[in-house]
Amino acid sequence: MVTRKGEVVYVIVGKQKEILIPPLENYRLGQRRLRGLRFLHTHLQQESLSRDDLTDLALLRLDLIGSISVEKNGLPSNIVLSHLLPPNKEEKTYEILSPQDVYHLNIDFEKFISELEREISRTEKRALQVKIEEKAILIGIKGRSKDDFPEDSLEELKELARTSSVQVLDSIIQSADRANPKYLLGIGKLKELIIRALQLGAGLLIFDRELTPAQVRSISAITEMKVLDRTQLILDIFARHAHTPDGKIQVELAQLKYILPRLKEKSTSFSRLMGGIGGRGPGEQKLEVDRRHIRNKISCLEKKLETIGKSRRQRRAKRATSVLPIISIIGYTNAGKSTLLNSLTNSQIKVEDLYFATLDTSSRRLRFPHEREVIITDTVGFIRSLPKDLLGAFRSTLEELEDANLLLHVIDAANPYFPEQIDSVQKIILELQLDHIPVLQVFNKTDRLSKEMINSLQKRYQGIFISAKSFRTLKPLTDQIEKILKDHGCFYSHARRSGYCQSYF
Ligand SMILES: Nc1nc2c(ncn2[C@@H]2O[C@H](COP(=O)(O)OP(=O)(O)OP(=O)(O)O)[C@@H](O)[C@H]2O)c(=O)[nH]1
Ligand SMILES: [Mg+2]
Repeated sequence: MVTRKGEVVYVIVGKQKEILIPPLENYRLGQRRLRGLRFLHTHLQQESLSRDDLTDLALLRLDLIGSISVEKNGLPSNIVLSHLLPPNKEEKTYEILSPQDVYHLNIDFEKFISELEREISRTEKRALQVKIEEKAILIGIKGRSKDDFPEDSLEELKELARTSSVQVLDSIIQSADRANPKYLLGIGKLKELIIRALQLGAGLLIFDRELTPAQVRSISAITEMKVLDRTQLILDIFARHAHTPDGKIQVELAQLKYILPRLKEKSTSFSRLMGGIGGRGPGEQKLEVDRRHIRNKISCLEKKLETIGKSRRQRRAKRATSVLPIISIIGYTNAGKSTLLNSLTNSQIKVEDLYFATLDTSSRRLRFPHEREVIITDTVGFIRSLPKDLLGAFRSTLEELEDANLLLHVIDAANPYFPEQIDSVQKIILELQLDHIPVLQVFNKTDRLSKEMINSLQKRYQGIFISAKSFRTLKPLTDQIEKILKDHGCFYSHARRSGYCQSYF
């Protein structure tokens, strides 16, 4: 192994068929696109560069790889050189130069390598507006079951990545049967992936699965890329969107709980594991500390949450003595829950075409004819496989749903995957033990559907069809809400006033 300056830094003795390359820890890639090391080795059978040689070239991002043929008399004859190529239309990864006599090899290496590196970073720069580590390749895992559609889930992962300002360059699907448990990928796929990442200039791999700490470590060690899983991506979005003190505490708690079991040793893969995207996450300096410190922090946050929970419970108890029925808007993230609350109550809650725009609960008063009033609340959205720690951390927020007299389940009918989203929401309703509360399904965004589509959905599903954006479509909904609440005896004749409401809003 030879550095750019021409120093020989490793002399490796191998067997006839294989050489073991040591970990190149002192030669990290960092911001560089190539390793700064060239690898020259001998081949005893006059053979040209092997597949393994070329894989090493790509995997290790060597400056150059060369094999020197050795004659029977032990003297060198020809040398075959190969180097990586900048991203190109033909999607060629490397170039193999024709064999040259080792005694007449005439390359100005310094000039050659600086031109090559400049060309690689120039071609990558065109697309490189954001940091490399914010350019990702997504990896979906296809399970054994027939009902497993990793494509749907990958689409969603793409949306999550977009919400986190990560640019998705490519995505691949690995079938679980052929995966190597250590890497969650087959070795062939892994190599393909590394080469692809190199060509596209991606520095981040996002797996559509929860990874074990060991998997994260092995994958980031072999790829030298930052590795995230779905849970971490969701935590990252929550961290970005938490604005209130309660929200921040809940998210930080979930992040620390996620990190704790993954804190085995301090290594480079550790910093990759912990940083979140672009070094967000619970903060680099916090990650420097040891497990004990994190445990203390967790118990401190839990205490704080407990206090928050208490005051919430007091508020709830107070509300229970008030006679106003409570309607909670729930549903998959981005379904239009906040939009609906805004339209119904003429409010200005933040609405965005992003996942998890809302993390905090907001309550408003809604008045029906006949002087009837209800409280209507909007809260955090759901998603399939909502991370356990997050569900735990948001328990006190979600506990408020228990007080609801009616759940409005808002569904984005314009999303092709809405049936799966309905299933996920129903699962979470069960998990939160809210299944005794009446649910009204509200199919939203009908302005984006044709009349025929709406008709066919109306035949298949029970529910109300609206466009939360336009107030005039909401009359059938409010009528139905009023009817359900009346049928369940939620309105009292003296419901008009409870003093509490005025102070609460
Ligand atoms: N075309 C159309 N878009 C809508 C409608 N309702 C909401 N949207 C859009 O859908 C996106 C998400 O709306 P939000 O109200 O923020 O959705 P949410 O369910 O509160 O989402 P989170 O709080 O992120 O879970 C926004 O871009 C809205 O403008 C609708 O009836 N029609
Ligand atoms: Mg919202």
